[in-house]
Amino acid sequence: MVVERTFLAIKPDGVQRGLVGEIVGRFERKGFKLVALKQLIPSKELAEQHYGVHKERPFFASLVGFITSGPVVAMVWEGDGVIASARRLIGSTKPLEAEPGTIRGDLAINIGRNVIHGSDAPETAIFEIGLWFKPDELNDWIPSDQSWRVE
Ligand code: D4T
Repeated sequence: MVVERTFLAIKPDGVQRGLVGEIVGRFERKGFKLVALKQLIPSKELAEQHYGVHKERPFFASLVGFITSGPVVAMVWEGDGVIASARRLIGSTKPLEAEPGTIRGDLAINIGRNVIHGSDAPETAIFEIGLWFKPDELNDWIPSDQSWRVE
């Protein structure tokens, strides 16, 4: 069985504001499985590939400039429905429109500083996981409480 995976990245504002533990904890508490995590300052090349779909948009340069400005915590999370569920936990792109209870709804006010990225579709998740991680950085492991997590 192929289990769904998604790519999440805590952006430099989230790292600088000390929100890494808060954000990782939300996905842990939800019940998803962390299969990869690393901190890096992304290169311009990586950032431009990650945001390739936005390259004609007026905010592209500031998007790339910001994501490369400091440490990012890049993660892969696994679980049934994790792609859509993570997007719901993250909340609307515009933090002022994000529902309270979501990460952006609770922790952000500015679209250019919206704390976290999450893949928006299965193809995007595959592309982004491959872009940010080498295959041997993804850990296959079985949580010790697996027997009561499923079914
Ligand atoms: P990311 O990709 O960061 O998870 O954000 P979303 O998936 O929620 O939203 P997006 O791809 O539409 O936007 C990517 C990124 O660009 C910033 N942005 C977006 C911005 O600065 N100004 C804008 O007008 C838009 C639409 C915020 C997120």
